[in-house]
Amino acid sequence: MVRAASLLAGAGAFALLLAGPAAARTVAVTAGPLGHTTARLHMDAFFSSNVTIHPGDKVRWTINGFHDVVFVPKGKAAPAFVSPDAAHPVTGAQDAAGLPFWFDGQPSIAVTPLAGLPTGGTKVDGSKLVGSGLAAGSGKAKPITFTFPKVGTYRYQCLVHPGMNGVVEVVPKSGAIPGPAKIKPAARKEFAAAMKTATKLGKVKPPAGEVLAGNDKGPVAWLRFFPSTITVKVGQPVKFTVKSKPEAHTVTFGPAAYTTAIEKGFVQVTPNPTGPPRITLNPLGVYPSDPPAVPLVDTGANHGNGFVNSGLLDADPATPQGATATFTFTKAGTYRYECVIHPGMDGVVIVSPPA
Ligand SMILES: [Cu+2]
Repeated sequence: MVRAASLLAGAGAFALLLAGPAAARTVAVTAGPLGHTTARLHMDAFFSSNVTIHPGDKVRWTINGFHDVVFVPKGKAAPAFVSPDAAHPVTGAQDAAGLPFWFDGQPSIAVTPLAGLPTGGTKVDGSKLVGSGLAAGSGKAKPITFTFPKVGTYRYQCLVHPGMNGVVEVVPKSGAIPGPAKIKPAARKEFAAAMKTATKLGKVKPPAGEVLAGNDKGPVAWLRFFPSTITVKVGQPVKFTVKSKPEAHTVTFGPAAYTTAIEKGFVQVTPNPTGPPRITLNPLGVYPSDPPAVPLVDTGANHGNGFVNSGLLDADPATPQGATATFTFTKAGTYRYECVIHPGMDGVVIVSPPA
C-alpha cells in the first residue's frame, strides 16, 4: 500500500495506471558485460542486478561469459561450484615423457551437478533451488528464462563467481514497476560505472619481480597478467599472485599447442549411463604439474616438453588452493605461459643470463 500511495505522487505512476492490467512481460538481464568491452576485460555481474516485476512475469538472462543463474531458497546454503570427487579419481594422466603425473589417482575436480546442469525447472517461487546450468566446453550458453508466479524477493547468484548476485523483486499487480524506458538505462548506468572502475584497475603496477594474475573488484574482472611481459635473470624468482576475488587463474608454461589443448578441454563432460553427465575440470589444468612441496623450476624440458603449471590459484580462503606461485628459471630464454581457464590470458617471461 505504501508503495502504491507514494507512486500516486509521481507522473510516471499515472502513466502506469492508465496502462491498466498489462499482459505478462519479459524483462531482460545480461549475465556478464553489456555488450562489447576492451579486450581481456570481463564483468562478473548482472546488468541490471535488480529488477522489479509482477507475478507471472518472466526474466530472461542473456549469458555473456561462463556464468549460471541459480536461485537458492532462503536459509539454504549455496552449493560449491566445484569439489574433489574421490569416487572418480583422475586416470591416465601422463606427461609428454610418458610418465604419470603425481595427481594421477587423486580425486577428480567435479563441477557440482546443481551448478553445472539445469535444475528445478523454470518456475521460481522460493520453494526449491532453480538453476540454469552451464554451457560446457567452449559452447555459447543459450539465454535462460524463468517465470515468477508469486510475490516475493528472490535472490540469485552465479555459482562460478562468488559475489556475482542479483535480485528479482516480484511486487503485487497493484504495485508499479519500471517500464522498458527505465530498465535499459538503469543497466547501462551500472555498466558505465563498472567500466570506470575497470579503467582504474587496468592501471595497476605490481612491485618489481612480481606478476599480478587478474585484477578484480566488484563487477570488474581483468583477465590479464600485469605486466604481461617480465624480464628476470636466471635463478631470480618470479612471484605470481591472484590478489582479488572472484576469478581463479593458472600460470601454465609449456609449448603453445600443449597448453592450448588443456585450455580448450578445460571443462570436460563425461556421459554417465546411470544419471546426468559428469562435468569435471581438466586435471592437467587444475592440479599443479608437480607435487605441492616441489618448487616450480622451469628448465625448459620439464615433463618432457617444458610443461610447468601452478594449477588453480585464487584469492578465496574458502578454497583449498593458494593465491600465489613462484617460478624460477635455470636457463636464459623466452618462456611463454598462459592461464588455461581464460582464452587469451597469456604472458611471457624473458630470462636473461645471470649477471
Ligand atoms: Cu585466468
